[in-house]
Amino acid sequence: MRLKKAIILGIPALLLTSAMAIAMPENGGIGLQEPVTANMEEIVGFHNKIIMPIITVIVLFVLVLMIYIMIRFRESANPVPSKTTHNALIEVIWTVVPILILLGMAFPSMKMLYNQDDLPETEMTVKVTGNTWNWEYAYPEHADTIDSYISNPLNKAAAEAAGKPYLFAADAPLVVPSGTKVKVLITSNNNLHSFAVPQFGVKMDAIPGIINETWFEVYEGKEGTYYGQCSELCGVNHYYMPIEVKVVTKGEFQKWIANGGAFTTTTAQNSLSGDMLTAAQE
Ligand SMILES: [Cu+2]
Repeated sequence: MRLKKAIILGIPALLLTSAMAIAMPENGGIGLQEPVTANMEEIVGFHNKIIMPIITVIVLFVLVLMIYIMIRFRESANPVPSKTTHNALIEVIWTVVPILILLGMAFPSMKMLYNQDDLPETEMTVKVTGNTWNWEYAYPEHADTIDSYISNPLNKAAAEAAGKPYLFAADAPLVVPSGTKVKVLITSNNNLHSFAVPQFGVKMDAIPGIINETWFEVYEGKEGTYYGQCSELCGVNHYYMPIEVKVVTKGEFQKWIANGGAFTTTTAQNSLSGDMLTAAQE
């Protein structure tokens, strides 16, 4: 019965999802979201092929060891307890082996961090500014045609009407081309935020007075809508500053730029007005 219901509910949801090419977290999903950049692919590979096997082996090893100890050295089988307190060899082993494991994790991890941190020759720049509470996007190289614009979260009714996920969808997404190395300059107007798009492998703090930089290149053929959220606890509306990124082809992006961008929003709807709070609490 439950299965039937799941199938009936699941099939349209599946069709809807694939038709809209929306990639996002799913209810009950485990593992990381599908990577769409080389950096995120590395992160996912590191997690799945290195970290998870190590964790699994350690957990199973400790579990087996504990079960063995509980049975082999139980009180009833050992009425006279052993007085052993030291064993130099075992102590050296349980110090050296974890160090080796950590070193084995550190090397690939440092290589990945370097790849993320070392900006390649980027082809374009977007500037992301965190406000309380919304994101503001600007295209410094196209400032003559694209004004910086505010990206407000869609309230529940608007998100539902647009068939978009509430608390992920925004009225004016960040638009970037695929197959292009995009430099992201990240700063904040007031307090700490963090610009994060999991499928890009991007997460960078937005700090007032400091411009942080990161980069991403979405694979060609992976055009679509991707979502992230502010990932640094920034205040009362932290949950209400989603990140929506629309990845389009290079040609579509050129058209968007030539048209002066599809969005003209420059004012924030997302302030601490009673109106918004009521909408958010629904
Ligand atoms: Cu926040």
